[in-house]
Amino acid sequence: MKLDEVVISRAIIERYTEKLVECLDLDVAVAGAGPSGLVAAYYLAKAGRKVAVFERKLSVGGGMWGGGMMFNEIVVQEEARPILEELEIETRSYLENYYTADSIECISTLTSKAIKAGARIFNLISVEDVMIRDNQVTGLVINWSAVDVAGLHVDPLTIRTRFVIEATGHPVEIMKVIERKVDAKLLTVSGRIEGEKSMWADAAETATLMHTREAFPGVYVCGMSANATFGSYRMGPIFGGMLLSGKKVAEAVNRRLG
Ligand code: 48F
Repeated sequence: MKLDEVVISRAIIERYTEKLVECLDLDVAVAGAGPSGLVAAYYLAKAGRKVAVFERKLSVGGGMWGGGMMFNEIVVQEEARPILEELEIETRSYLENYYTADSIECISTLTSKAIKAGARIFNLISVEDVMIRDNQVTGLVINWSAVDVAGLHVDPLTIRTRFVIEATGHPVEIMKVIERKVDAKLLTVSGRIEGEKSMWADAAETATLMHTREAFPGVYVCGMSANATFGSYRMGPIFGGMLLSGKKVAEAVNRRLG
């Protein structure tokens, strides 16, 4: 049978549109498809929640692909290993409490498991703003990343959601928009973004979990954006905190959804 280019085009446009329209009204919208955002999406989808992830770049995975300084291995500690086991990602013991995993296997498997659990992942879409009602975030304002890169004057579209998970990592973009545009204090000590501090892996890993919580009504922070929001250290290529943070935020949001 001959192939028709127009049928191919129509199939792509129709199927993509179906997916996007389905996601106009969500239980949870995740901004950023790094390790913490993907883990959060996986557990929420597994719990039966309607969840979608919006990722600015062509590839998902954020800072995990490159391991440490482009050596594509990551380190996780004992506490986080059950998450990798559940995902069927192989870990190798290095020293007591230190395990290594192939960063490519981690991201590709995690992404696949999240999608198979029911999460929708949209790449090439940037979150540029939030929707607000009565001092509560009720949606994400999205646009093609290409519009942003080209500096085109094109209005965005909006996704309604019961909760947002801010997983944009070091730049903590969603909280920055809220801080800049919403006339209200964040749920931090100063009421503003406290800012990320320099490297201290041990303190940062503990702090990541402690700071994984609601940072503005309707918005939970996880991963590096939790540390940037609540003012803690960076940890470099140890990823246990990112994985545990993604799981913790999923559990917290799942409880809130009732
Ligand atoms: O940076 P990223 O991997 O965040 P994470 O899950 O993990 C941090 C670690 O990778 C590492 C570390 C810990 O060991 O220090 O850096 O906290 O992933 C964040 C993702 O969010 C996307 C960005 O492209 C990346 O893939 N992102 C950032 N801003 C936006 C966004 C935005 N406004 N809209 C959509 N995606």
